[in-house]
Order: sequence, then C-alpha cells, then structure tokens
Amino acid sequence: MHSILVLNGPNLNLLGTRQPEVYGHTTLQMLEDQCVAHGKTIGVTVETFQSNHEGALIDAIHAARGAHDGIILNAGAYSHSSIALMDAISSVQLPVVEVHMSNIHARESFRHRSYIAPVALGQICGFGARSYVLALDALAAHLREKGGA
Ligand code: DHK
Repeated sequence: MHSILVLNGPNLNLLGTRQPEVYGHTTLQMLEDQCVAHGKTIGVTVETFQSNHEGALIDAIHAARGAHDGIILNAGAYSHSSIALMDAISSVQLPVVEVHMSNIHARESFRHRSYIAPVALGQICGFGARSYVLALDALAAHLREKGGA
C-alpha cells in the first residue's frame, strides 16, 4: 500500500478560526482526520504533520524519503518565499502535490508566485478542505500508474 505524507506549514494550525471567510471553518484536526479517512477509502496510508517552522518542514521532507511514496504539501506563506523548501523537494525526488485552501491566483499578487510549483507534480488550490481530497486522489492515481507497492 502506498504511503502519503500530508504536510502543512505555517499558520495552518489555526484553521477553523483563522480568517474563516478565506480558509473556511474546518480545523486542522478535522482536515487531517478527513485525509486519513479518505486515504482508507482509496487504499493509501496517510500520515500528517504540521509545523510553523521552515526547518522542521525541510526535515519532514528529508525524512519522507524511504518512509513515504509522495507528499501533499501546503507550505502556507513559505510557498511564496522559500527556495529552501523548493530545494528540499528537488533533493528527495518524491512526487509532491502542492495544495492551497484558497485560490492563490485570485488573491494578492505576491501569492501568485509559488516556489513549490516548478518542482511539484501539480497544484490544486481554491477548493478549501476539498483541495486535500482532490490532491490525495491525484497523487494516489499517479503512484498507481507509476507502479510499485
Ligand atoms: C495558506 C496560507 O497560509 C497562505 O500564506 C497562502 C494558503 C495560501 C492556502 O490557501 O491554503 O498564500
């Protein structure tokens, strides 16, 4: 069975109370539970991790090598600034699907640029908590097509 790490970055621990008009009312715990439950329905193992710290996210990406088959990453605001996260993804050669709750392309111009996108398999944004479910479906299908496990 394939294993997928769902990795959330800064401020996403505040989901549910943080700008609900932008990010909705789903808490991080609910979101993570939804990812684990959806993983069961599509036959993949899902593990979750959240950190507000860039280095901890980089460590989690490094540790995913050999432990997981792919990563779903919402790097929060680091998506728009972190060359270090981009390099971490390039270094581990695991398929990464970039997700965002909000449609970053419909928001401020500084959110239009993602350093994750060029090294990601693809990007899903704008569907709230459903972005993660869609990303799980896409990554699981990719892993199945690629073969292995
Ligand atoms: C979450 C954040 O924290 C922002 O910094 C991004 C993203 C958008 C989201 O929509 O999930 O710009």
